[in-house]
Amino acid sequence: MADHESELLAPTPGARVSTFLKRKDVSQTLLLWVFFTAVFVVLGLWAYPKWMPVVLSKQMQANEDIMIWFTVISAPIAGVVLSIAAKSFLNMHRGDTPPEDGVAIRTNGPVVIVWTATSVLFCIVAIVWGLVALNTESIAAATDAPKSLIVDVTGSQWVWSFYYPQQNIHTHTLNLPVNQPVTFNVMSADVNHSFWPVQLGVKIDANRLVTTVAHADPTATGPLDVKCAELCGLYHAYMETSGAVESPTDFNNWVSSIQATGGVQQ
Ligand SMILES: [Cu+2]
Repeated sequence: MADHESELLAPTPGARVSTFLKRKDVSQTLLLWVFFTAVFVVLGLWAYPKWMPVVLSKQMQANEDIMIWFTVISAPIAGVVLSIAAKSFLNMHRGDTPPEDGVAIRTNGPVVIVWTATSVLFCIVAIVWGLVALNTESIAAATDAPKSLIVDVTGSQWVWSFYYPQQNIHTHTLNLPVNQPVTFNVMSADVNHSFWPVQLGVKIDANRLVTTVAHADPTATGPLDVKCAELCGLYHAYMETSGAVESPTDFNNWVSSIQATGGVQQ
């Protein structure tokens, strides 16, 4: 009788699990699982904050938090997949006889219960997290509306144009004062575009004949990249401009300099 068969016939589930864990291939896979899980946790906690765009708003901070914590939460699961794949790959050239299959896990009650409950739990965390983030954002947008700086954004093949109605200026760069909420009224003059001021963590459709509204709370000063995130024709990839979140004084000086040249940025 082969080892794995005696293991299947072991009298108690505890003994069966302990025999299973003592198998060399299983313990090595477990070690790999710990390794890959650690890699993803480090990736989430240490590398993402370095790799992601600079955080210049509450919205970008929320995006970064979701990226980091969803990566950390899913690390053990990615670890299972990668450890089994890596173990199979490492054994490929050894000429070992692979261990025979055990009992089919689809009929194993405890295993089915654990994976179903774990998946349900992760889905609930993701859904609740998303709903809370969206709701917080809608409440903030409504509360901030009266004190918001308003920017009308128009996408057209292949440039972004901005109009600040409160200041009555037309610009092609997006400058914003720090610590003042901003409301973007986003439109398109032709095909569908998507307005994406990267460091603000906002991305919203720019459609013809309808205005979409987005909201941001800039919390830090720094340069802004504005891109188009919807394939919109031949020069889509070049449909970008720049800007900055700056101090209120710098912003007012910028506005004044444009007003001095007739309200149109040169
Ligand atoms: Cu585009």
